[in-house]
Amino acid sequence: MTRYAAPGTEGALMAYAPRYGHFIGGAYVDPVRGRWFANPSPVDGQVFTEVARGTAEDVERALDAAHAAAPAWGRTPAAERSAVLLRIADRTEQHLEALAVAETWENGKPVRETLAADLPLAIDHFRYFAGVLRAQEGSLSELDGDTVAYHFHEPLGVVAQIIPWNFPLLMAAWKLAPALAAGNTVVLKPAEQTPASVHYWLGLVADLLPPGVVNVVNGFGEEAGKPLASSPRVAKIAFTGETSTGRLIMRYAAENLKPVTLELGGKSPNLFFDDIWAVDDDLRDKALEGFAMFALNQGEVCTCPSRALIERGRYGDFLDAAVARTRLIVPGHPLDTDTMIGAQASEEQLKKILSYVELGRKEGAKILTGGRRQELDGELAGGYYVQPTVFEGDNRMRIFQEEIFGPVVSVTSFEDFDDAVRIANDTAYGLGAGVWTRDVNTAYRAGRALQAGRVWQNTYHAYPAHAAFGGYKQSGIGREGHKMMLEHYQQTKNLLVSYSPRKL
Ligand code: TXE
Repeated sequence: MTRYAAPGTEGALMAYAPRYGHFIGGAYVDPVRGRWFANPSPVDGQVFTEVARGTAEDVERALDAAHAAAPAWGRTPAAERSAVLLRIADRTEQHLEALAVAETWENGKPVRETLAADLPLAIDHFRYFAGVLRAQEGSLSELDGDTVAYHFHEPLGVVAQIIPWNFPLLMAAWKLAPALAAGNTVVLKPAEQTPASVHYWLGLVADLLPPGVVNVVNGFGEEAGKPLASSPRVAKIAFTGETSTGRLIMRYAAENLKPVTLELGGKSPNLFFDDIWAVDDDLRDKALEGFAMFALNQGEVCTCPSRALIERGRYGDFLDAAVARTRLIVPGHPLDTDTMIGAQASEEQLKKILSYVELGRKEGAKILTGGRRQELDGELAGGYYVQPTVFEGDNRMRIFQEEIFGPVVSVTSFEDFDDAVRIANDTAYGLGAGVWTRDVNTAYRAGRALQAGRVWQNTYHAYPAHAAFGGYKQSGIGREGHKMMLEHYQQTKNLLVSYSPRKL
């Protein structure tokens, strides 16, 4: 086991600045209204840095800088933009461990995840879009012998990006990489719970970008996010967060007729068919791992497999093993490499999760394991820890229908294939789903029948850059990842040209 030193302490790989202003036009500036807010770490509940509290005035300054930089960045040849993205990826990789510590300290998630997943995925996102940018081509249609239609990709201009706190650096990478590749400049607002690791990262890579190409305004949703998303000066708004906030973003955007992409909430079903239990082999163990993934990232993932649906025939056997597997999830200091579940990202989130656990009890659901705040000693006593919790109940209960965003799974059974699909689709959301079976026909048919943008089969929680990710129903609009994302950040220009000397 390795224990990384906390930021700024003896032997630490990194230290946060005591204060982070807004990053505008390639430099740090103080907030126009001179207000700052405290940023506590969920690991110990202590404030570790202060951050500028942005308002509409700061947003305007950032938009000025982004507009000033937009023409030149948009005209920068694809090969050069691609090279910048590759350099960002390399620089991020050189500092991977320090960034993993930063991300863990700010968000509370275990360092073994930030080392193995958050940072490598973020780095790969920049590399992937550096690659697809080079391979993107326009098109030409020959209308007749003398007339052609050319289709060019053009950047949108200045885009607004608003991100949540559950994967601060990865969400920044998911948003920034395609937008920059497509030739846009950006004003990004990190979540108020987790602004600092994005700034620590910017401190490492900002010199690789022309000033004004990436601007970061900190602050709260109403004060900084709303003026950004409502601005007529942005060409598009990309948002990840709660479904109710997504609805507001779309309303703001509608005022100015701006396009949006929205990654919103989820209540993802994880389906376990009987045949998975039929053989005592690696696939059975893998399915149990797949069940336990509800606690990955402390359940603070929009695709959290928060509803487990288990086929009736082997329900008891599978559930007993699944509960036993859940009890093996090791809580502890997020900077220990052995820790499997860390702290919830904020005190507000801790309270929300515990209130849902209480609600589940009141609704008559049975707690099979967990169900309490995880009490840890010493410096962690003030942190925000929750036990992985398994509820058994009914899909009509609120704990099956509402996004808890914590390490809580609600389990029920199904009779057969049709029943499984009916229960799985009985939700307002449609982001992720899991299917565990040995039968390729069941897997295929379930995959097609489930109303979700991503259906994992005999796996879960994989997020490669080249697979499209996004929601059906109330889980969002548009996709992230995959080369199709470049087009989400581009206009299509059609030139219709006649080379004929004949008169019209
Ligand atoms: O989300 P918000 P919150 C869910 C999860 C969580 C709940 C609340 O269930 O418990 O949402 O989290 C900015 N105009 N998810 O309150 O409010 C805000 O500042 C413009 C699911 O943190 O959606 C932040 O930068 N911006 C989710 C971002 O929106 C506004 C991930 C997200 O915050 C705004 C996060 C406004 N009016 C939470 N109000 C997922 N599915 O990935 C807020 N913001």
